[in-house]
Parts: sequence; C-alpha cells; structure tokens
Amino acid sequence: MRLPTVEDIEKRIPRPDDFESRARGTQLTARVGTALGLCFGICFLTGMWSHFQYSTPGWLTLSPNPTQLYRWTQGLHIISGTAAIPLLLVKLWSVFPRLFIRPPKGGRALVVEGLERASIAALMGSSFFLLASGTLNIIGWYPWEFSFRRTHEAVAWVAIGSLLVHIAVKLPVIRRALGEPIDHDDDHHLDPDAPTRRSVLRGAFIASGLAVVLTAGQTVPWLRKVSAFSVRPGDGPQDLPVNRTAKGAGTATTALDPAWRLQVTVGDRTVSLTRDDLLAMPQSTHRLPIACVEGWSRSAVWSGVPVRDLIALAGADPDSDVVVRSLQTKGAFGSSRVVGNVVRDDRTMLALTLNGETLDIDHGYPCRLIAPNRPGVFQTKWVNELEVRA
Ligand SMILES: Nc1nc2c(c(=O)[nH]1)N[C@H]1C(S)=C(S)[C@@H](COP(=O)(O)O)O[C@H]1N2
Ligand SMILES: [Mo]
Repeated sequence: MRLPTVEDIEKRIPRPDDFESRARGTQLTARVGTALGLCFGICFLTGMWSHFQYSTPGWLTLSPNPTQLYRWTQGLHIISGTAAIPLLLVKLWSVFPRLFIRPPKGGRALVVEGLERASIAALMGSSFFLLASGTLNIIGWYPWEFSFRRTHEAVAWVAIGSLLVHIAVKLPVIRRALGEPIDHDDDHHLDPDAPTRRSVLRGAFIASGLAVVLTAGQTVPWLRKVSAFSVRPGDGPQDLPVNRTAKGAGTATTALDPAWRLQVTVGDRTVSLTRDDLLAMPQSTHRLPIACVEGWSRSAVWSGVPVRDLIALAGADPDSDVVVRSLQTKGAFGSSRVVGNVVRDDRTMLALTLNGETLDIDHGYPCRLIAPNRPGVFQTKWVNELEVRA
C-alpha cells in the first residue's frame, strides 16, 4: 500500500466551487454583514457604557439622570447581542467555502492574504467568545475562573479592532455587492432549485427578530408574556425578580435580628438608628427600576429615607460621596459607593417598602439602597452602614 502524497490529500480537500448553493454570494454576505456590523456597533458602545457606569473613569461624573439610562443601554446591549447570534451563523455559512481558497502564489500576495485571514480569525474567535460568554452570563452560569467583566471587555476591543480592519479591507466588495440586486446572478452558482438569497436573508432576519422577541421580555414589560427564553421571567416576591436571596447571601438570620441598627458614620461621628427611627423620618416615594447587568430590568415603587437626610444627621453635606455597606460579608456585592451628585438626588434612598409593602427579606429587609440610573449590582441590599469619609 502506498502512503497518500500531499497532492492526494490536496485533491480531497474541497474547493470553493464545490459548494454550489445559489444562495451564497457577496450580495447576501454584505447585507447580513451590514446588519451584523450594526448589532456589533450598538453592542460595543452600550458595553463600554456599562463599564463606565461600573468603574467610572476620572473624566466622567455620573449623573442620576436620565433615570432609565442604564436600563436602556444595558437592555440594548443584551438585545443587540442576541440579535447578532443568528446573523453571525448565517454570515459564516455564506462565506464558509472561502475557507478552501488555496493560498496564492508569490510572497507579497501570500502576506496580504495571511494578514486578512489572521484578522478574520481574530474577529471570529472574539465574536464567538463574546456572544457565548455573554449568553452564559445572562443565564447566570459562570463556568470559568477569570473575571467575566474584564475579559469580556478586553475581547470586545479585539473584536471591534478586527471588525474595523475587516470592513476596511472589504469595503470595495461590500459597496459593489450592496449596489447589486440581491439575487443578481454572477453565474458561479448553478443549482436553480436551491433557496434564493432573498429567502435566506429573510430567514436570517426572522431568526434574529425571533431571538430578540424570545429574550427581550426580561427588560421590555409588554414582551414579558411571549419571552419564553427570558431569564427570571417569574416574579419574585412583591412583583420583582430576585437576584440573590438572603439565604444565598448569608444574611437570612442577621437581617431579622432585633439588634439590627443602621450606623451612619461621618468622620468620627456615628449615629445609630433602628428601623422604627427610619420609619419616623420624612419618607420619599419614587418609581425606579432595578436594571441588572445581566440584562433583566423591572420598575417598582420604592419608599424610604433619602440618603442625604441620613448623612445630614451625622453632619455631612448632602453631596458627599457615601460608602454603603451591608450585612453580607462574603462576595463582591456586599458594598457599593454612591457619588455626591447622586446622593444629592432625593430619589437616592434607603428603601423600607417596595410596591407598598414592607420590603421582603429577599429584596433587602431591613433596608436597601435604591438610586436612579444605577446598575442593579450597586443597589445594595440588607444595608447596615453608611459611611462618609472625612
Ligand atoms: N448585598 C447585596 N446586594 C445586592 C446584591 C447582592 O448580591 N448582595 N445583588 C445586586 C444585584 S446584581 C441586583 S440586579 C439587585 C437585584 O435586586 P432584587 O434582588 O431586589 O431584585 O440587587 C443588588 N444588590
Ligand atoms: Mo444584577
């Protein structure tokens, strides 16, 4: 028996022309690609905004307005990412035969081709990683060791960089293909019975729209009933989903302890308040959303004591930065910071009631922070300390 030669193997690898579907073609690729590029652009900008709200750079002062801003940007982030998944799959299907183009002859052509393929490999790898890790994050499954937030951000820069290179390289092809009718016949494609490009394009958009409708109910109220896949569609107590229960946070006992006090510390002054003391203070009532980083959001009516009134009891200015601490000692979400111009807003409060009832323990009893335009992860529950550093 003779061992196969390199030529034998080469003959067995398909060539682009072996894939005969009439539906493939730059006219389809460019249209799906444009929609995909739009989704990626929105996803990138809203993602970067989320990072800014999470760890605010020095040049940016976070504002409590617009109240629903984070809800909108993070909702858009999840919606555009979800919409991108079917589009990416169709786009890959449409260019898949190009994988089998043989390397060109000549050093220069080889280098150019090599660079282009490297940028596409970077784009594909990063896109898959972002869409997969994002989806796992939405469903609350973290099967990895690394920091989701930092890795997702770093890979997003790779994706957007290689996307820009890809668009720049392909611009002439994209422009020509978009100018042609979608089922323009450039007679490479022979099978007249196969689906047309128009029908594949329509299918891609329908699949993408369906993916959005099935998930967007986690943030768009009137879609709630049809969103079969949305995460946490069920209602937690008091008509609001629960991100982490008191049991899960290890606060189930301490939150109900009659010895609980809210400590308000300003420099070396400390004021200690019972829940009845808080209830006896002037209350403010507002409708504000919880907008989780993982994509779900829901509005509710909260009432409680403005944080600025509480720190005033210990002599702090109403626009001081405040550190909010909770009974939760393990995990990263047990405390958060509120900047002065959010503290100054009277909607920034320690809530005591939710939708007209005493706050459920899973929503943060005895009291929890709620503030406008704030990522859910910073709406600290089971609060027991406010601190203003002198
Ligand atoms: N102490 C504490 N506060 C917390 C959390 C937490 O894990 N621990 N989770 C946060 C997150 S991620 C969200 S989205 C909101 C959800 O609030 P809810 O469970 O009352 O809807 O609470 C926030 N407050
Ligand atoms: Mo969250």
